[in-house]
Amino acid sequence: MTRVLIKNGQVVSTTGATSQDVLIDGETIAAVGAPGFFADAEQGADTVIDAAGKYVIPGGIDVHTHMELPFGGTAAIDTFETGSRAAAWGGVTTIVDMALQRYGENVHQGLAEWHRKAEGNCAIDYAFHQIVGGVDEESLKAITYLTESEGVTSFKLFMAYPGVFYSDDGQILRAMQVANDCGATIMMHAENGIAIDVLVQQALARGETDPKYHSYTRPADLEGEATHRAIVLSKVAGNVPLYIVHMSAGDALEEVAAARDAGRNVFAETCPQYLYMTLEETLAKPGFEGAKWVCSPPIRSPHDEHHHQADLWRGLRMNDIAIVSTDHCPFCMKDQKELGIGDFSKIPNGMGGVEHRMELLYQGVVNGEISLARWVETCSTTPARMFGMYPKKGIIAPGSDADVVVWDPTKQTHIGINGKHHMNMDHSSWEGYVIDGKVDTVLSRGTVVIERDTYVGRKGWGQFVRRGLCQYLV
Ligand code: DUC
Ligand code: ZN
Ligand code: ZN
Repeated sequence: MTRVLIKNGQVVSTTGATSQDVLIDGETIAAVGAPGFFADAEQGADTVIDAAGKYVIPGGIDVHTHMELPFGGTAAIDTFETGSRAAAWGGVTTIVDMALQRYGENVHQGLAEWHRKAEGNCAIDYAFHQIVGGVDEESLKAITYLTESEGVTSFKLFMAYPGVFYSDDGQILRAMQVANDCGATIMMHAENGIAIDVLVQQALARGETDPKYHSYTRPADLEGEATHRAIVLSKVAGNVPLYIVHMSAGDALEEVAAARDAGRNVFAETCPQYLYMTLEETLAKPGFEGAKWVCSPPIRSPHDEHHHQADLWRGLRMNDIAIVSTDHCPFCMKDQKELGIGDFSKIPNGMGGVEHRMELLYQGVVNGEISLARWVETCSTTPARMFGMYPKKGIIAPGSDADVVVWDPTKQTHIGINGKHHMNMDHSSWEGYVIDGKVDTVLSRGTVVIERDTYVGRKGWGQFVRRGLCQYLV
């Protein structure tokens, strides 16, 4: 078995950073010890990584990606091969992607299709949530089966996108009841899609067709309202674990914070685009360029009633937002986003970012928004615990998978298609960002996959992770 020693680094966990050496045997962490403790083992090690002046963190876990998702008249442009490789470049060692079922489709077939797409293609480990876009007798039964037998224990429902993925309140309640009985987690896209569709039709009738109207027709109030409704329904269903995905609005955060104060199993994630970007600097750019940033929920304005960005950072500090994911759903401008020229409602919704989450959130540490420990917690440890993968994933400890990132805080990352960009898109949503900190080395189950700015992994190395239940329930 291959032995790797990572020495002289600062190992970061949810309680902070300590000087420790890490010994890896095969695919798992064998031991963590005081600096120099494994000096005798150094001779026998196949690889010695000197992490002096660097952080050693558990590999990033991105629990919200959409590789190859058919959506908006096209499909997300990253395959599992390109997307998982880009993730590895960014210090991510596990992705949890969303398998798809829509009206009239069979959940088991949808999941099988996702296994087919991913198997043999991933550079890093992967797991699945299941989108249930058509709640009916058959899909309700499948929720229990997938939870108990397939290692797929979380199900995404949509209050948005009528006619595409949308579930009404009755369907949501029934799915929540079933999930509550078998211990599954319900993930919710919380935007009031029925009301949004009215605003979209009215805007188009007024000739408002530019990308920025995507944001104006999806007001924060309608995210807050849907979040509230989802929380009420989860209570009626018996306090089923409810996880609000891609939260963008202070209005929604208030609802989650209140539910959590009341001791409820309600959790939330946000994404880097909502923490850093403003409507004015993205969607409202002249011409059609704003289409690059069309995603749902939309990027918001700092001139709303709530200062959403400040609220979201505070939510992250207070643990009302538990996780940062990316909602990686990349589309090229050419032939994809361009479908919406002259009609913003036809722009495929989604942004690519799986490669940049770790560095963008590390910038939050540098900026004083979150602590080093909270960075690791929100990007790795909590994702593992929230979705039943801990302590296999999300921690540097004996027996855990040796998914480890060596992070160089002295270097910078230049983001953009001509710099660091390995996603399959013809543009970067983060073009021009210069971020403090940089991935140095990435190990996936004990094997080095990124080393000195080179990808040394291989397609098919990544394995499917069967997940257990949420590990946070009250
Ligand atoms: N939002 C997006 O922007 N893209 C994919 C699906 C979603 O909910
Ligand atoms: Zn969504
Ligand atoms: Zn999504």
